[in-house]
Parts: sequence; C-alpha cells; structure tokens
Amino acid sequence: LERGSDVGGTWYWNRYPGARCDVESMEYSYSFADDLQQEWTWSDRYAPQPEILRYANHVADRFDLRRDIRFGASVTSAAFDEASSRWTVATDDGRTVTARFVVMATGCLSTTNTPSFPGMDTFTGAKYHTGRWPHEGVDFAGQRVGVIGTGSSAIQAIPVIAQQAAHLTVFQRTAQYSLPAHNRPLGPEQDEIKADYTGLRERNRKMTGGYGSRFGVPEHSVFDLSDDERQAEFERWWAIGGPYFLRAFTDVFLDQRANDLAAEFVRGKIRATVRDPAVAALLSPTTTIGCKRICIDTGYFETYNLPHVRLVDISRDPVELTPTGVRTGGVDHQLDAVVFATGFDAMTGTLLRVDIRGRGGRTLREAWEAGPRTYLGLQVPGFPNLFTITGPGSPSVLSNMIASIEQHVDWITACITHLRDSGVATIEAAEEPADEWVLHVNAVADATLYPTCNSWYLGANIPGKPRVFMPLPGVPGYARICDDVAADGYRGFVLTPA
Ligand code: N01
Repeated sequence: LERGSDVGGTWYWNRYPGARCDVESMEYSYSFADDLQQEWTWSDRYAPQPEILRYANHVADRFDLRRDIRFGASVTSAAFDEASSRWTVATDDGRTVTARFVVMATGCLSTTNTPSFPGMDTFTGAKYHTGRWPHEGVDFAGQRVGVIGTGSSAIQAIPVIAQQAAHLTVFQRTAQYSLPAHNRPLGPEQDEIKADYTGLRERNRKMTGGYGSRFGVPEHSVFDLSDDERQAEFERWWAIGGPYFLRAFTDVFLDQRANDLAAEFVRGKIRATVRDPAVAALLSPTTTIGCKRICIDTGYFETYNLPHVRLVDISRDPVELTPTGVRTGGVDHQLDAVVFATGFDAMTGTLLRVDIRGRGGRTLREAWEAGPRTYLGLQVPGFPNLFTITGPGSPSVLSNMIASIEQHVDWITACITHLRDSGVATIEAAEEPADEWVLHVNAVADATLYPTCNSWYLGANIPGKPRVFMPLPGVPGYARICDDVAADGYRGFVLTPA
C-alpha cells in the first residue's frame, strides 16, 4: 500500500532543486541482485534525485513489483484482532485489507514539518515544502524567493535556487555545518567497484555507518598529532569530499575537545569562503559538529558571495508571514515565493499518524507516549506480527539507508519464513527485552556526543515530542545482535503456536 502515485518514496516526494543523495551512488543502491548492480550505470559520484527515482522505477519494472503495489493508498488505520491473529488495515479510499503480518515500511523522513508561523494563510505568494515538491517543477526565474531553514534540504536547494531567482533571502535560525560533496561524474572507478561489488558490500557492512569502506577508518586520536600534522590530516579528509571528514580522527564523535578542533577547522573553511566577515560569522555554527545530521553541499557557502543573496538571522526574532512576504525583527521582506525547508517529524511521525491498535485495542500512540519503545527497532511489545523497517532503535538514519533497509527486509523475510515453517501464529517482542533495548540504544548514544544538541534524532525539532535518542549508532554490532537473536530461536520475542 503506497501513498504516492508511483514508487520512489523519499525520491518521489523530495524533488526540490539540487536534491541529491549524499551517500555515494555506487553504495546507495540495492545489493540483493548482482545482475541489477552490474547492469545499472550511475552518472555521478552522488546521484541527483531524478536519477535515483529512475533507478527505483527500473527496479520496480525489472522485478515486476507494480502488480503487487496499490498506489494512491494512504493507510489510515491498522488493528489487530486477537481472536483470529489477523490485522485489518484500512486506507483513505475506504478499502480494507486483512493480513497475518504487517510491515510498516513508511520511511524515517516521510511526514513533513511545517511550523505554524503566524500569518501563514495570509501570504498571497506561492508556498512550497522541500519534502512535497511539485512534480512539474517550479520556475523561480525573475522571482523574489525566501527559504526558511538551513538543514540538509535547504543547503542543497539554496545554491540552485540562487541561480534562478532574481533575489533570494535565506532565513536562518541555527547555522549548520556543511562539508563539500566534491561531486563529479563517475569515472573508471565504476567498473573497478563492479569487478568486486560483493566484496565492497561486505566491507561496508563492517563500517559503523554501513558505507564508505573504500576511504578507510580513522587511525589517530586528534591529540596524537602535532598542530601541523593534525591540520594536514583534516585537509586530507576534507579533500575526499562528502561526510568522510568526520572520520578524520577516532575521537571526533567521542571527545568534545577533539570535536571542537574539527568544528574550528570547518569554521575556518567558512571564513575563507564567505567574503563578508559578518555573514561568515553568522554562517559559522558553534555547536558540536556531526551532532545534528551533517550537511553535504555543492557551492553552499559560495552562494552568499552573490549580490542578490541575503542571509537573515532569525535566531532571536521569530518569523511571521504577511500578505506580501516575511516579517522578522521588525523588517518586511517582500517575496513572491516562500520555500519551507523546515524538515520532518522524523522516525515516529508517520507511524503515529496511522491509528495502529494492538492487543486490547491499545494504540501505538499510547504505547509510545513517553517516546518510541521497540525491540531491535523491529517490533513493539503488544503489537504482534507488526514489523517496522528502519524503526526507532535501529541504525536507520545514522547509516546508509538502503543497506539498512535490506538488512531489515532480509531479517523479517527469514523470520516470517521460519514462523510459517514451524507453525507459529504470532511473534511479538516481549516487554523486558524492549525495555533493555531502549536502555541499550541510549547507553550507546550517551557514549557519543550525539545527545549534546537539539537534533531531530532526539525529536527536538517538534514541539512536545518526547526527547528520546531514536537511532542506534553502529551498523555491524546491530546486525550481529539481530542475527544472534534469530539464531537463538528469536530470543526476546514471544512465539505463539497456531
Ligand atoms: O530538515 P532539518 P531537512 N523557525 O530538520 C529550521 C535528510 N536529508 O529537510 O536548526 C525557523 O535538518 C531548522 O532550524 P533549527 C537528512 O537526514 C538527506 O533539511 O531547528 N526555522 C533547520 O534549519 C536530513 O538531516 C539528504 O534552528 C525552523 C531546518 O528548518 C533530514 O533529511 C538531503 C523552524 C530544518 O532542517 C532533514 O533535513 C536532504 C522554525 N519554527 C535531507 N523549524 C540527502 O541525502 C525548523 N526550522 C542529500
């Protein structure tokens, strides 16, 4: 059941200018069929959104998947019937489906967040959200455009919108770290990787984030090197492009002083790029680098050197919409269009918008009142036979999503096969293992610097959302635990015979 009118998920909805994956194309792709990975040719090191969408369509056609997909079917509720051990899933077109198993493959960043700015409905110009971009595209030529937000989506969109628009105003509440993508057309390395694709996938599974094994892992502590050596090492990782800079030293995510040195290096790059020192200062983040999801850009900071681009600090003065634009700090900015690059109700938002009812009619919303509680990010106690793909408590957004999706799909497929073959009616996460799992996820996160800022990983971007660190850092350890649990007769789950 798919809400969109076609396949692609994230890459179906996020069609904003400049949208591009910031995991390398050769790795942000399926590994389940060698023919598929051998025959597909990627254009760039980091593929643009239209190409990834073409790839999703290609996969759907090649494996004849469309016959099993009902498009335009938005799920409104899912209820478990204890007598029959079956789920009834309803869609917004009034139809229902019954099933033994339900797999919520609803994405981690699929429910957009548009803050209710005062005067929202009074604005007479065009309004867009990066995560719900019009399929026909938007022509900003000759327009005065405002962008609210400076996260990953904005940082990709701003340089491209600046090329089209007559005038661009960026409203920034918090400066964000961004690393250069160093994107380029893929050369001979495409064939080199294909010659040992299986080997690359295996090596990636041993990486913390499940990607980028070709670039290696950090070898030194920041404090092992002299100032000059450290600077040279930062430069070396910076030159690789993409998120790899954060791997420069073993302690960037673990030690605040190490992190401060990495952060200062990046601020130095911003100062060297942005000509106006006051603008450079405004664009320079002061928080822990990597704590919020790192942004990857192509020409982001350079964009602020253009005469028709203006940065407006809204950290102290909230935004209000007026009929003709945006008012902040007592100043009116006249705009023809406003782009909300204000993010998502991440990880739990989509699941909680479906009326999911498990045993005793208990809703998922009630079960997660104090924050998401899962076992392995795969199941929730009280919701038998309901699985989540890349659910909270699994590496998900801290990893190469495609690889993590495949790991979950493989695990769930093997699990369902086992249940069928052994005459088991239901599988359900037990209470205690789920409690222990939540503690485990938080203990792993607490050993890093991740919890030190107000990120969407913590739910901090949505007013009233419980503060719980949702993704689990560390792909290899996680996959090992999942495999051990299965090998141990699905330890921590309750299996009820038919
Ligand atoms: O959203 P975000 P995003 N008033 O939440 C601001 C993935 N992704 O769509 O920091 C004013 O990061 C908010 O300000 P602040 C990736 O995982 C991947 O950009 O809260 N401003 C922030 O600047 C990413 O992390 C790719 O102070 C408000 C911005 O809006 C995730 O998606 C590309 C505000 C939101 O940033 C989300 O990224 C793009 C308010 N009331 C995205 N509310 C690739 O792989 C929010 N903001 C390429």
